[in-house]
Amino acid sequence: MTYFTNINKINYEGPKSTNPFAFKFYNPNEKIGDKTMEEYLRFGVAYWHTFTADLSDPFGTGTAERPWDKFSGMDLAKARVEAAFEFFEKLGVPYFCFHDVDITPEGSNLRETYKNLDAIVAMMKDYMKDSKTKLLWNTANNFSHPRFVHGAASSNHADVFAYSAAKIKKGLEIGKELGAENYVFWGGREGYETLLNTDMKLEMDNIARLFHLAVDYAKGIGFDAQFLIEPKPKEPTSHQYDFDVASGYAFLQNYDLQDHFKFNIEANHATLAGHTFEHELRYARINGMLGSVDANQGHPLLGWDTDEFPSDLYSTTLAMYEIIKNGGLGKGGLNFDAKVRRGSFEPEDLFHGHIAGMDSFAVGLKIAQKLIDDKVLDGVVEGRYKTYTEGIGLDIVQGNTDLKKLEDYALSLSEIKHESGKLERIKTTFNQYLLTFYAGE
Ligand code: XUL
Ligand code: CO
Repeated sequence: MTYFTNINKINYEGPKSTNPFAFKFYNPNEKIGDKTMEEYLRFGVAYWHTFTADLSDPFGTGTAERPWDKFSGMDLAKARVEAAFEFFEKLGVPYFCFHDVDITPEGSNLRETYKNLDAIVAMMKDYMKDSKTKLLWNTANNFSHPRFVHGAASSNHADVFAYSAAKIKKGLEIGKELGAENYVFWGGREGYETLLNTDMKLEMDNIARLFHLAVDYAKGIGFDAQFLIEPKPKEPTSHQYDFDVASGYAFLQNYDLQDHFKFNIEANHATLAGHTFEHELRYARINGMLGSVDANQGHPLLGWDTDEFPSDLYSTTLAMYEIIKNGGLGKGGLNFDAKVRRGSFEPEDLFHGHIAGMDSFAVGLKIAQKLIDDKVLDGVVEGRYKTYTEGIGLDIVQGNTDLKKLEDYALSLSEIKHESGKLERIKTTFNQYLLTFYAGE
């Protein structure tokens, strides 16, 4: 059955095209540096936002009109798979991602849930034989059902720890079956509402225990996906343990997990943590921990996780700058953990959202590559730290000094001469690159 009947394959038509169902900037075969755009960007569709969600928000019920919603139960789950692969094909997207509960309804017990999952996973595997779209990552939703009210691995109730472990075990098996390139752990309700009733040490130890069990199990079954943790500072809990990349990295190191995990960095989670998207990407990159990206954006006037499709070119450029400097994302990709707004309820809006996101990252990629080729920011940074390339600075970075030598040097100084940081000049040069990109296209 066909679900998006009025929509044909989305092709690249260039910046002058007025066709809303065409890419203006995302040209999958175009070479950027040594890779094609498709290879660099590795776009993924988030199953939950695109095929499962109904666009309800805390103030109102769902508005989404979806041609598959005439079905229910397992028929609905199967219709969603059909619709999903039609969508992937028409969008030409290389990856998708899902949580277990996105693809099937939960059964009345765990055994029944497994049965439902097995049926849909078999169907997906069949579809994937004839599709170029692969699984970027899957994950277990250990946060929506009331059983996870007090957390999953961090729950005060050991039965919930066991239940969460079982869902992750199944998730790893599904990942292996479908050839997932990564496996994601977002902390869901792994956090607390108040310290007054919380054993923080036990909760964090238990999260690490479950991570170690997952690492061991994946190894045992020969599932070699990259494990990713996805930091988020708050929401739904008032404090999430995987607050941001820095605290997540410390956690991984504390529990000797750093060799088994990288980060899945979400733009809107970065801003919720009071960081920029590029800050989180940079922190992960310089520590060799940048794994994958949940590509979205928050709204500057709203303080929650709005998961909008990316359209801010400043941000996509700075993000792609980090990704290029990282040598790409390896097994990771740019997964649109993004939803159309509640007012954009027609099926075709799903295409507009993804086209907007893909074009915005394509622009970001092109400008970032040019900034790197022209050594615009590298030149600025090199010049700014030049005192570390000779004399006392070189001794410092090479470890050839001590406090006494530094004191002697400091005592010999008459004046420290600084140069301007030239922030405004750099920002206007950056804008020049954004604007000449448009003029040149
Ligand atoms: C929630 C969120 C999740 C994860 C996967 O804010 O980002 O959808 O990406 O569980
Ligand atoms: Co996410």
